[in-house]
Amino acid sequence: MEKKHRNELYTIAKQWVLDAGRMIRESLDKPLTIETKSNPNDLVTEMDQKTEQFFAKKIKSYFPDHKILSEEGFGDELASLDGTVWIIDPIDGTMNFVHQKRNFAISLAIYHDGIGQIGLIYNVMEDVLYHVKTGEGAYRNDTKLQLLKEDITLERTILLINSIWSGENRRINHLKIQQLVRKVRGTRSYGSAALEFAGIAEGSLDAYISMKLHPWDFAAGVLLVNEVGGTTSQIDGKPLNFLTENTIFSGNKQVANPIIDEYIELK
Ligand code: 2AM
Ligand code: CA
Ligand code: CA
Ligand code: CA
Repeated sequence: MEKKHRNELYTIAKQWVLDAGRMIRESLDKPLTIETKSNPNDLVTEMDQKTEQFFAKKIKSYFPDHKILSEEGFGDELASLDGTVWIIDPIDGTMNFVHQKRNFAISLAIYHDGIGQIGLIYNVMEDVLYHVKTGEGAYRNDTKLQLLKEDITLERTILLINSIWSGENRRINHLKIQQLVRKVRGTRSYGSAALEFAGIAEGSLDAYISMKLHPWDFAAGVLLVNEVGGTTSQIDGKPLNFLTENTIFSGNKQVANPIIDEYIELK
């Protein structure tokens, strides 16, 4: 993608993300309409939908030949990542949005012919924008993020994992996960995949395991993590698929293989 065009896209995408964030903050004064999707804990609010519609309308009017891949159904049905594709999660961490009114993010990425160009993750309540133009550095607001540390071991790893996977389940060998949880320094789970990728990119967290993420959960996050020398794959090490849901390993390269090879055993 031509640099000038990419810079224009970046400027306008960033403005829309900040505008959408402000609308979400303003909505918190009013009562929320909350519905459920696949199960009683799978929440969606009118603000998830309104925010996605805000982006879809803007993109369709400014860039009618671009495509949209997004969570709440206002995007396009995509058969490939050909052309320019905006991959958007209007609110990542809806459960946090509903229960905590914080710890949620807008995740927006722009890919061209399958190559990531721009990634934006906006922590709406903290007013912190993580951003990357691939190859030009990753930033937290105006501060450039450093390359991930090279001297990390499993014993010093902070691992992001949902505690559900330490108990018996049908996806993964939980006894191995229990061993991993004991091996690492500590575990965390924040409930927003986008903010978890951002934490990996800024080096405050070292490895992230998830059993089910969609492209809009990880499209911006992988660009941030890659830019600082980290890695993201499916949990068995295979490359990500941007047209389906995925299992995820993301983190510091030093601990990727030890975790994937020794502690991950899919059923
Ligand atoms: P969401 O808030 O955009 O739905 C929570 O650990 C993370 O998983 C969030 O990024 C959340 O995104 C995502 N998530 C929530 N419910 C999910 C579901 N039913 N399937 C897959 N991912 C989900
Ligand atoms: Ca959701
Ligand atoms: Ca999400
Ligand atoms: Ca969402």
